[in-house]
Amino acid sequence: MASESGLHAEVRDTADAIASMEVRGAATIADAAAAALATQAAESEAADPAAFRRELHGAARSLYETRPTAVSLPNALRFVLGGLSGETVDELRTSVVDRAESFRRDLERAQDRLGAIGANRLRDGDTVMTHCHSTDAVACVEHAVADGKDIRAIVKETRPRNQGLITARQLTDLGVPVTLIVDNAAHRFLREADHVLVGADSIAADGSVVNKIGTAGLAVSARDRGVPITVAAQTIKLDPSTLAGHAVEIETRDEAEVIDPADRDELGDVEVENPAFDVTPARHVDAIVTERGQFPPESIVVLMRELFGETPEEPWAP
Ligand code: RI2
Repeated sequence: MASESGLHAEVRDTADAIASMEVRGAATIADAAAAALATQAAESEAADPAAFRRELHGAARSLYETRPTAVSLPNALRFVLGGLSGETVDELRTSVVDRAESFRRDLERAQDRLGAIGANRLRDGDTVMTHCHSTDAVACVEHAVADGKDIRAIVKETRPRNQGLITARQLTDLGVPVTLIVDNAAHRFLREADHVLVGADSIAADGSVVNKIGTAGLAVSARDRGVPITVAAQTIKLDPSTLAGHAVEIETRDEAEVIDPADRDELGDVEVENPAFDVTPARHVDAIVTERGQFPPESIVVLMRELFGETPEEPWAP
């Protein structure tokens, strides 16, 4: 149902769910945003094409404003609204619904292809260390297991939200033996790891990887231990705005994620910081695995240009 502003309730609910992280993970966020735009278009009551376009751009803006770091969200909006075409409301409607459908289908296929490629990097008997939860990273392990490889996992719990527990559950469901560790134990357990395998929220033109806070420190430790670092990231994680020199904005979240408010009060006058992501420089990454193949991080800019061009659209802009 649409509000006075013409914003469909599903768009508002999706935006709220992304902001509260009920819907989280870069690929999942992109999928939800595309689905919400499709509903906005399908059920729009706009009287004319101009009103329809305004409505869709408003919907894109409310989704865009939820979380700033994962570029899959603006890339989903770009893809779905980049195909907006037609003379009538019905033609415009169909173009959005079709684009959203094909985006969501491609997303699933891309993850499957990426998983098959990432699995080739894993050998029978290997142990991977994971950080946070990434559906792209899990897809690599899933394919390796399906290929008959015996894979073990050391899973970092990933404070403050403990998303490592999602990884532990999913890998256990795949039959992968999991050792859960606190984040502080990573350096010690890297002795037993053959790979660090993580996802990404955004990848910049210089090949640096923006991922859950703690990734950069893990990468430095892994370098020290000589453990290769693989980033599993579909091409919707490539941030085309970095081609023009923009930096990726790092989301800061509520301090209550770090410390219980009662304990916080007891502590007194201390500052609490909660950045959700950090930046791992390209020199600490061995390979970025995408659905288009694996790339040394420094060469990812070529793929970025090919897929997005130099000046990407901003369909959420007022
Ligand atoms: P997939 C997550 O962020 C993690 O940082 C993860 O590496 C990344 O999204 C990619 O997830 P958050 O949304 O797209 O939990 O690979 O803050 O599932």
